[in-house]
Amino acid sequence: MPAPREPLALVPRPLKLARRFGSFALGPGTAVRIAPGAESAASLLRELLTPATGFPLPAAPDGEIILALDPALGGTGEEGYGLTVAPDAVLLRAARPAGLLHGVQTLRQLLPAEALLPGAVRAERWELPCVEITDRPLLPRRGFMIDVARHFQPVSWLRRLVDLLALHKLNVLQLHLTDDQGWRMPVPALPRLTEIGGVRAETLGDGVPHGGAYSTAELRGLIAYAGARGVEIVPEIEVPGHTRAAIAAYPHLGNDPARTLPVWTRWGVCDTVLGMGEESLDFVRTVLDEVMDVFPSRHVHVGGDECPSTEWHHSPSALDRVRTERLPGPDALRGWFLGQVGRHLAAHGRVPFGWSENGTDLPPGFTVLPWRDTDHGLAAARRGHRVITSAYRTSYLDYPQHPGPGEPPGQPGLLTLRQVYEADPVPPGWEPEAARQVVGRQAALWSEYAPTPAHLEYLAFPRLTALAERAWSPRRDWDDFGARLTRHRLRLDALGVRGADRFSDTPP
Ligand code: TNX
Repeated sequence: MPAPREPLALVPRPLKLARRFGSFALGPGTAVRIAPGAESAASLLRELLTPATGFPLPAAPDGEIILALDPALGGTGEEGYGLTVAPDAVLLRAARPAGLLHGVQTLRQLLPAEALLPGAVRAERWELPCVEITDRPLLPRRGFMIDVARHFQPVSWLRRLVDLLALHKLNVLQLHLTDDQGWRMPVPALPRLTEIGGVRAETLGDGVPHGGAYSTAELRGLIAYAGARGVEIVPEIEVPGHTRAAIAAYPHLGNDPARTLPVWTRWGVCDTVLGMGEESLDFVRTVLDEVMDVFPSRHVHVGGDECPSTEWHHSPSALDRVRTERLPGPDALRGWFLGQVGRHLAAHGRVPFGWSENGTDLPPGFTVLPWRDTDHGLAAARRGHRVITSAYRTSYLDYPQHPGPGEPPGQPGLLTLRQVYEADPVPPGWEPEAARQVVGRQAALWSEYAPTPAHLEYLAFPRLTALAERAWSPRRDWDDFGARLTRHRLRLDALGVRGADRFSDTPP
């Protein structure tokens, strides 16, 4: 009997993996035994394997690939699974459908990288090496935020992005749908949001209009597509700052109703923010009611970052609000407003998410994404918030990944693959009670300097692979990861991911 040959290079690394001798041959006659509850996994399996292999993988009661929900796997949690590949059968079991979907991705990675090519591949045989795997994630929320406000991207590319997240067992795609430079979420009661707020005249004097907005049908289609792949779409609507596009569409939402401003054509932090009168609260409720109607996600992100209070210091209605709400001053309006917004979401059974500036600035009930500093997560956790680590120094993929010339223009800064990899989801030294509040890690890809899907993919990969690895696997071993990534690159290449050819890490 031949000994196990090639390294398997599964990414993210499974919790427990044992090689066995032999292999399972996938062939034109291979069928799938689908237990109740495993239908979505069977569809995904076909969708992923049939294009390259040409094998139809039909359902059959005596199929050699067995997909089953099994309460005995309950110990692997919501997303864990067990996968056994033997010479005569493949058994994939999980307590929940999400685990089966992850198991299908693992099964796919056991095949040669050519299995990920989009079209038919001539192969002598497709073999799965015999293995026994028990797997589960370290963190329940493993996410990626894409900024489609600064540069709009078509929904077809967002579907591709969902496929790439699912390959890496990432389970959250946060859509940054609104910002100063564009509003992408349709709200039927407020048509000007996308008609006016969806287009900016130019960017930094380039003289070229930029714009776009999704249709409700596109968003619903994307949500269903992602759901079938184990990915939750979390919508993000930014308030009360980063709202210049909305105020361009509806000037009465701003602090000076007599003033009409265009959608912002520059990058940075804009002083134009929502007014603090009743009309702004009505506006946010109308928008969020539509968001909750379209997005089934339990979680809705309402922004909250970078909100200058300059205008509130001079606005009669804002100062009035400070008095009636007995706030210490205009600077407290941001927290007050987010509290109102959070209450509206909670009343509908949703959990508000927000960007935190220091860990202690968001109202109770918010899940906190500390973006300025990982330690802000500790402060938030100590106050009882659930935390999703997204600090820019370890998670912002808009920074260049290599120093020096040859890099496309980007946000000034540097974040290497290795820095993304080495960052601990829970930094050492946090007390266990605080560590338990960390429910996830999330990368953010802001798109000021990355206008195209090719550029975005270049920035996202392979750094997102490193983040996915650390959010899933409890083990930190750079050399082991690097060896697997070298082979994983072949998978990214097969999928046409533009960043994959640049694997190299240069420490800062
Ligand atoms: C800060 S992080 C922002 C974004 C920018 C990003 C650029 C955060 C919540 N706000 O508006 O796009 O920096 O790196």
